[in-house]
Amino acid sequence: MHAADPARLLDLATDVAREAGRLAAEGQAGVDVLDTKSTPTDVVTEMDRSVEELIRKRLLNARPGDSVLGEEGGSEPGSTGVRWIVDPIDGTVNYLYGRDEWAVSIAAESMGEVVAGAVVVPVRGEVYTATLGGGAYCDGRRLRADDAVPLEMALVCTGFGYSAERRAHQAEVLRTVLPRVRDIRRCGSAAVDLCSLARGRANAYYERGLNAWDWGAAALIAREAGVRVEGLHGAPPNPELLVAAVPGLFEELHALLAPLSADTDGTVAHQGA
Ligand code: LIP
Repeated sequence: MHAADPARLLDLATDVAREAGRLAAEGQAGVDVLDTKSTPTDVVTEMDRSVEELIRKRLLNARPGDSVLGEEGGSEPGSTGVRWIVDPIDGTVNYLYGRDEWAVSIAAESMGEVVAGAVVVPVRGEVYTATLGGGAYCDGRRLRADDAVPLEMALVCTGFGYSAERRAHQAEVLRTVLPRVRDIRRCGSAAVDLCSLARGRANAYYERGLNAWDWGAAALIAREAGVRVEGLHGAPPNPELLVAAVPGLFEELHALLAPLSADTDGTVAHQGA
């Protein structure tokens, strides 16, 4: 039994994500770096902060007492059993460089389970939505991921962390993956990557080092389109590794990644790390 109706939570998430997307898009030209996080290349812009503030205000005005977890503002406790998981701009480096692969992501978790999610990709004018058990949609069109293809025919998305040590091991993993697949794409936004799988713009995705706000809404959208979104060995998606593909391809990719320790930063020191 959930604390709130997923359809209503989705309406709110979608309205707020659309408004936040408009604000972020208006501010993209001329945006500057405000702060850095884990490394000098892990940036925060003033728009990351102000867009998250807007989202928090709108959500809590509509549903006082809910809890919110956001990439920039951290965790705000609540009492209703509903928690919002927010990434104001997923793909901040793309945003900074004037590229279009960035998204506003808002997920609603009820009693610990994500039941509704909205991902808005403003520059592309795309709005992805899903409710648990209710299917995934883009601009009202039902989404179904493409059927499984053999690994060697799969277009595989991935991403890289910010630290040199992590990147060195990710490059080692990629050295083995690249000759085994059709090709690799690195789009720079986990939310956009997962939505791409949901609509057949790619076949698979894996990435180490993500946080719940990166995948919260988009993992539900991908799942509702028929994609398996997991960690290794049946674990739920987690910061160690997220793997996503339709059944059949998922198992092949999992079998390739697990022995490579793609869920670690590697045990051997890589030259130059
Ligand atoms: C981004 C992720 C992306 C990853 C980037 C970055 P952010 O999130 O969505 O997949 O490769 O390095 O972490 O920081 O832009 O919200």
